[in-house]
Amino acid sequence: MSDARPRTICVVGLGYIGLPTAVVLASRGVSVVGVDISEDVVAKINRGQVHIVEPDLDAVTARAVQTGKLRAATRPAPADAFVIAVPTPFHEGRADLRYVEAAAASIAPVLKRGDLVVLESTSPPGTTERMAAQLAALRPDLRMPTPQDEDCDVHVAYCPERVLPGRVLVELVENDRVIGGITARCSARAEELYRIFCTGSLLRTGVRTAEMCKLTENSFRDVGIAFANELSIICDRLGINVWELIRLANHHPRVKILQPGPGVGGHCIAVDPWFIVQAAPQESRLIRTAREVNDGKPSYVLDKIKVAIDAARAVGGHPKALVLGLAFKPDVDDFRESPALRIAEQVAGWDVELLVSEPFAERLPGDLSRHENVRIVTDVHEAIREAHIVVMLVNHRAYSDIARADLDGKVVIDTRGVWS
Ligand code: SAJ
Repeated sequence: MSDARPRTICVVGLGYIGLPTAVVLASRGVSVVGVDISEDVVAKINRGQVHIVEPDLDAVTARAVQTGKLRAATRPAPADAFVIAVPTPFHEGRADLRYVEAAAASIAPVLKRGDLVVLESTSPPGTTERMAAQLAALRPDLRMPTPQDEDCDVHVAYCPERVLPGRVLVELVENDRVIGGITARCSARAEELYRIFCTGSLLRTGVRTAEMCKLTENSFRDVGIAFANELSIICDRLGINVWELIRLANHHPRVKILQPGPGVGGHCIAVDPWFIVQAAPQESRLIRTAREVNDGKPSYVLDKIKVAIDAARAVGGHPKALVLGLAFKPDVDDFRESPALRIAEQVAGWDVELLVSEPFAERLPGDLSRHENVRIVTDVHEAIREAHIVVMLVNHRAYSDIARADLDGKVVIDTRGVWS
């Protein structure tokens, strides 16, 4: 083991990224203090329990706490290295960096000579250098790095997480990582940290390139999905089956079109491209348009549902619509920024009886519970028999036994191409 490898690490922010990172480090024998501002989260983790759903995370967390390698606290403790993994939400056209600033302020009093600070939160280019400047202002006794000056007492780097929800514990270990130090020595120090648990390649670069890399990856995917979503609308207009079209086009050796859907959700792909638009508004025309195309898709789906409901009512019926899935994507329990949930909430406000199926929810999430015309169903086959209109929003594995024949006589709006 290299001497530079940190033996104690403080992970600030115990959410979808911070907690798995803390437990994986602890499972490799590092003494980890996980920090969160929520006393409930801290108490729960110290009991060996978790507050988020992610395969295997509960068992690995319980073990990390039992072995004494992981403890949670509401304040940072002295450590060899600090990993900051706090949210960076997007509000009113700007990245809200208050949590990063608060995290930096919270570690400043315990920083000492020789420490390493790594920011993992998705951030606009320049954020890590600003964080180093903030630390320098709070601790004038410690020299922080600048790109022009290798000499420093504390090393500072940016290293974005790139794990896919639902596969976090696997991807955290196996994915390649981009590491951008403020100086080359900062990158080398951060590489020692990730070497503890990463089996993927550790790719060193400059700090701004690393920040931009994360935004670029998610924008690339967003632009790809926007292409598929736009294609689906064009194909509707032209009477062409978009799913068959994409399947055929993807036989070309250099074509790989993504899948259309009801819109793009989650807290990453639907958000991160805006950080680029914020940083270079004039130059980000394609990235901005892709965001607008994807954000417009739920309205397009809603228009189709409205037409189906109006048609059912026109023939004298009192329509019942069933929506399948509310999560932001298949097989996760996460409803944040979910286009499916947004669509269901809109339909709930209409004069229709709405049946809602969501294998990952015991009760109606979001605004849905406020509506008397909405009911959550557990037996999806029974609900299909009852409904006039069936809207596939999230192709959870739990729906894989619904056959096309089960839908005979129903109006089907299939946003995921499951039965098309
Ligand atoms: N979606 C489509 N069509 C597709 C693929 C996805 O409509 O062909 C939709 C999904 O239904 C969902 C949204 O896009 O609503 C985003 O889902 P996703 O699976 O593409 O991505 P996330 O948000 O779960 O995770 C992404 C990943 N980034 C990339 O694949 C470039 C992940 O690696 C990142 O770590 C994560 O963002 C993050 O934290 O930034």
